[in-house]
Amino acid sequence: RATRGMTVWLTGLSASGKSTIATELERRLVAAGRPAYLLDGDNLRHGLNADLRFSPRDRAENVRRVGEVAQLFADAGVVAVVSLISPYRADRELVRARHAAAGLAFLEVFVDTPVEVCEARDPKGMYARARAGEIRGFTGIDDPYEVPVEPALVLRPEDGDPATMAAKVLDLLNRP
Ligand code: GGZ
Repeated sequence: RATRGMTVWLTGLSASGKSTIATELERRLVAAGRPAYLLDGDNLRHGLNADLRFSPRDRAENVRRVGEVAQLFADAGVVAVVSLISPYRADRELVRARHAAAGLAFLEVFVDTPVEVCEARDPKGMYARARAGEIRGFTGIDDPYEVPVEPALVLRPEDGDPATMAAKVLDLLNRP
């Protein structure tokens, strides 16, 4: 039972904090003896998904592939911790349905950081470039982010720092 796999899916805008929370969650799980593996969108786009860009079709394929990989990890008894903008509801629902069909748990966590906050952080200057028209179709600026309808958990800036947020996700996982 201790090695039961599942997928924890963090969705939210660029610079919302997903990757930081996911990294901390993975660290805590492994420290507790629970196999966990981080699947980060930005990283996977250098390898598995190097052929994909940011059209709706490519984003859908990105989400589909990462969903399938997460499911393989979950099936192998690992907690797959996914950090992906995954902006379109239908794409996330497909991943959820695939997990359900396989009898694997899927926890959707909405990292609900307002776009104003993400834009103020702008760690890579992407929002500035999007505002300047140098990047087109940037999520939250000129491409939609569809908020989750029934997420297992919503994390907002007032919920604390990334470590506190990771602890909240962990609490949810450990709930019977
Ligand atoms: C959104 C973009 C875009 C566009 C490049 N829209 O915060 P980052 O910079 O470091 O990580 C983001 C990453 C998003 O990849 P995902 O695979 O998570 O996206 S999706 O789920 O929508 O497929 C961002 C950067 O790529 N980036 N162009 N147009 N984010």
